[in-house]
Amino acid sequence: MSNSQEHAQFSKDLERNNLGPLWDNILHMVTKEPDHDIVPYLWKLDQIKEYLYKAGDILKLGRTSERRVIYLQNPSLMKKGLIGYSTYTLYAGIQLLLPGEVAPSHRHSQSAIRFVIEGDGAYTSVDGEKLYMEKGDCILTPPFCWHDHGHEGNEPMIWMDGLDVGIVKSFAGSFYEPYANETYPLQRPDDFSTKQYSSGSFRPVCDRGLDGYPSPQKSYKWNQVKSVLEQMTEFDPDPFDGYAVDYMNPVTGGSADYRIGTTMQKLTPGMRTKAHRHVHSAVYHVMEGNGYTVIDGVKFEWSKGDFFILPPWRWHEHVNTGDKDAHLFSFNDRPVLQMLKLERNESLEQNNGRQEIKSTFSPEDAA
Ligand code: 1HN
Repeated sequence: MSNSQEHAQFSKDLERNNLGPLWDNILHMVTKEPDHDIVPYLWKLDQIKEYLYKAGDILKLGRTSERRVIYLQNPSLMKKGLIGYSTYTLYAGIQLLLPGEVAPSHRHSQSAIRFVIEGDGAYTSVDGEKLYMEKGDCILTPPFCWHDHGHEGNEPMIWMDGLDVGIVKSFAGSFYEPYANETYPLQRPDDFSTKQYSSGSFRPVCDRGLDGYPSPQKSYKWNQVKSVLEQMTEFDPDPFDGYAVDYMNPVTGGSADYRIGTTMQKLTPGMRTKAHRHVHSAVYHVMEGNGYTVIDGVKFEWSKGDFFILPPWRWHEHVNTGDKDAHLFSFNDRPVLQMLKLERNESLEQNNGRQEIKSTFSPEDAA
């Protein structure tokens, strides 16, 4: 038997016994740099809304269909059977709640954040505290907190949900429990914690004993983040992110949700950031504005309402081509990468930090 035949036979013998030769496969496990098949992708809100309204006609909410949500499926991960994955760690979905509806109470070990896109008069109740949702608000549903949604207004309500589905699934850590009744009993006045914490500078003395897990503040109001970003505009922007803030847990000073990072960034008219890349991945929502993001040489043109995926370790820079401020909300897996000491950043040195644009994204080409 030749030496290579002997090797092949040896590998087969190992495989039959559920064993493997590291010398052949180490580079599958340990790559020089992040190596993955998560594609960047962009969706239009109007298209998703059409499907949501159709779902509104045909789907009644109740215990067998608790939420009316259309999720953003990364096409490359669908090929691997990873249902509901925008990236390997993050799930994103767009939820519709109609006037008078209730999305029944449940809890689970996944963390959730919500970003309000349209409508008012709806609330999310988190552990018995109603948090009223207004456009641009970011609301937390920390792991294993009871939550239901209700709608007391007159217009359809639409928001984006962000969950750490892939993170929880990769650790096989998923638990879920429906509440016995449609809604969890109210424990506190409406927006009790929001009103006490949302100045961002003060905390109530009765909470002095809290360790901050989860964040006692569950709702982050649009007018607060907007006004901070307005004040920052007096100074120089961050070269890579423009004027940008992370939503913060007021007790720990860390990320508002301890597993899902949340960021709001403002790009002033004509602003063009420099390219960088980082290990954390993100899902973006264009709250307002027009422009594009270059991701590894591909131009992703966006306007108000769009959603796009930024995969791990891809060069990216943002450009505002409109004549108004652009506001980009995004959520990410950065807090987990930081806990695991896996986060890294690199800035593009060539061409003054600007990528060469090689093509423009269209969903037809990407399919
Ligand atoms: C969930 O509980 C909600 O409470 C939304 O509104 C989306 C996606 C996956 C798993 C649980 C909600 C979800 C979810």
